[in-house]
Amino acid sequence: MQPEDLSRHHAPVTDLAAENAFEPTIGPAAAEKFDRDGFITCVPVLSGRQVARLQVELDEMMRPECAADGRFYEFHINESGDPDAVVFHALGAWRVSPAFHDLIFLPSLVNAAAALLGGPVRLWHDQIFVKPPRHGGVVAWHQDRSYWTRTWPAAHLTCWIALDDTTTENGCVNYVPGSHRWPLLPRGELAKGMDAVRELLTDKQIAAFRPVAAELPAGYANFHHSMTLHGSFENRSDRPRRGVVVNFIRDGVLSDSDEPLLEGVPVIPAGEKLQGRFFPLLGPA
Ligand SMILES: O=C(O)CCC(=O)C(=O)O
Repeated sequence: MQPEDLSRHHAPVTDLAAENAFEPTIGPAAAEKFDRDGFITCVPVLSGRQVARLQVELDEMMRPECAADGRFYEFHINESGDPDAVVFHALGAWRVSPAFHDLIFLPSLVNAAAALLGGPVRLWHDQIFVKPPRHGGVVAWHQDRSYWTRTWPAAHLTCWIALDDTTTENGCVNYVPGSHRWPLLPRGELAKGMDAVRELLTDKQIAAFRPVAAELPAGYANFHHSMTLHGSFENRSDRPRRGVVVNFIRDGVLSDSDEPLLEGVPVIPAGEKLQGRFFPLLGPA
């Protein structure tokens, strides 16, 4: 029997939300900081029980045989053999795992995203990034927008949620405050490593390149603008560094491509709105 594709359900399928006491409000101070810096950090979004449920389902999805599961849009598990590569990176967990499915509907995330994007939000896609203990992997400096030019206008937001305590030592995400106001940098060059980005920056940008490490306790989140330059160093610790990402779009974002926007998803012709089974409307509640 084929496993169920949870993208058919545009409402929670478990009681995950019942275990959430958090309802972050994006007040004027947070909104101002987001506007000034291009990110906010240390927002409590998940309880310890929710984190534990997600960790259990994540272990299931990281089995190598899951690479053949067509419900994932992307599934990379140390394919390159490069010790600096991210060890596990997958898109589409919301279609596979009940807990990861219900994560994207949590009011604690959706209402914050709607406040920061200034209107109702849809799912663009999710992502999982795992760095096992002492096993890499660098995520080179980049702006998310450089991966998303096949959609328009730029009204996207990333919510990065820690499933472990994340620190400088185990490879937390770093941000360059104010870089969301910079132009779009070329993407390919950024994949060369954490120092390559300097070759692409103007003198003024180099002077303003003062990254901050966004250390987070498990269950806490960062929200960042799609133009904010960010990246993460390798995991040098004896602890795993697991993170789950929800990428939101404001309702009304259009396709700018006649190719599938995500692997295996039917084409949305250029100029048409992202909606339907793979881009559910999430809220605000
Ligand atoms: O998990 C990481 O280290 C990188 C995350 C990232 O690049 C993103 O959320 O856009």
